Amino acid sequence: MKILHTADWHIGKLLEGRSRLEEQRILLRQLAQMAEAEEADVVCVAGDIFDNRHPSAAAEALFYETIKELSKNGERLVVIIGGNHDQPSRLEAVNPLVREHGILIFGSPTSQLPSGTYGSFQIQSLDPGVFSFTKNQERAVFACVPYFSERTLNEVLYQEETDDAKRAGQYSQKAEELFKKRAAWFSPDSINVLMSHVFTLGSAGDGSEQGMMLGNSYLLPANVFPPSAQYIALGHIHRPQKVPGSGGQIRYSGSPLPYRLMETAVAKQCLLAELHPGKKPVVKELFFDNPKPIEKWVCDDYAQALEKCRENQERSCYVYLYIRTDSYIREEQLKELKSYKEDLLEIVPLLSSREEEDTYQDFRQMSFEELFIRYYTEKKGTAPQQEVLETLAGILEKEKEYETDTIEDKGAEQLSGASGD
Ligand SMILES: [Mn+2]
Repeated sequence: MKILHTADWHIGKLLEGRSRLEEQRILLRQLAQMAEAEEADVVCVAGDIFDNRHPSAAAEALFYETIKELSKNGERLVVIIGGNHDQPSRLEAVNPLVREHGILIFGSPTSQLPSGTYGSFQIQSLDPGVFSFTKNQERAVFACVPYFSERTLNEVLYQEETDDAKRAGQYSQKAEELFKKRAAWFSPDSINVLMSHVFTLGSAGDGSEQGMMLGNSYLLPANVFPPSAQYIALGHIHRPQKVPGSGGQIRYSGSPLPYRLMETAVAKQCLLAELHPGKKPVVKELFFDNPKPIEKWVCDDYAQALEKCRENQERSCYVYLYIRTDSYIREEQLKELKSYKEDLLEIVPLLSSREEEDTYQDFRQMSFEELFIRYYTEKKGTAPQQEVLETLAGILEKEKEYETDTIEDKGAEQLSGASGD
């Protein structure tokens, strides 16, 4: 059986305020072509389908278009789990409609789908998130564990438990218990696949998943995963990687496209795992062809920056432009650069001569306003207008009042892990 593993589509995610739906459409189409070319039997999407809990109609349309294409009229099974960015109930609300296409969506770790016909597959439901089916005389058991917060874990594991000591246990211990519970359905004569959306210890992140490391409590060591799982398809980390020490059986497919500059160093991919009962998986990396890379240009002066923009005006790419200069970059110069290259995400002057003398100044002696003016000037190349400074002062004043009111609420929100990046 061939399983195509992908994750972290983040449909609708913006880059410095810019929509990337068109790029996402191109990459998700590439994904469908890979599924077709490699004759995948199942597609696993390991969470973070959307970038936020209230996706736009256009983002939802792209999601439906994609899963329909992937499912090939029910010939290919598509299994989707919720990530920390997804709203579980909203994600799975479409289940009654997608069932005939062979698509199964599990929003939360308590979600269970009924047994029956899904496209061309006969699905036997075993437990929340757990089901089995047979294709080409091979039986497969899938255990799907969507993103869970600490609170969800307590709900799933200790619903009727009154013992507070158990509820207060370590996050990683509880996660292990949940995986073990779901993996109890795995059997030696089946193909056994676990899907989840978690942050595992030893995985090298690249920044855009931030918001998950809350005092280390959400980091899981690799030994929480059940050894009976033949292949573990993970989502949440955008850089593709094998979990260290797993022998390549526990993998992050990574996201189809880079979401920030830091992510551009590693080629984006999805994974094709060929699985047979009792055998080690054979995993193949399939690479995406990014239609619009994110680049960083460092230019020695304004003239060089202008020339570079001119040379690249026909080429599709996003640019963070750094210019070495002795003076600030004027408003009309910014406009001139943008007239050649509209996808300049940021234009940052590198003020070489000023940098040195300033380094020794004591920042602690400066007022907040002075610090802000310096920061703004460095980022934007011009000093902020008086209006901006007044607005900022107003916001700060309000924020002070707000903070004293809600400091406790904020703490509780963070602990629940409700907020992703
Ligand atoms: Mn995530």
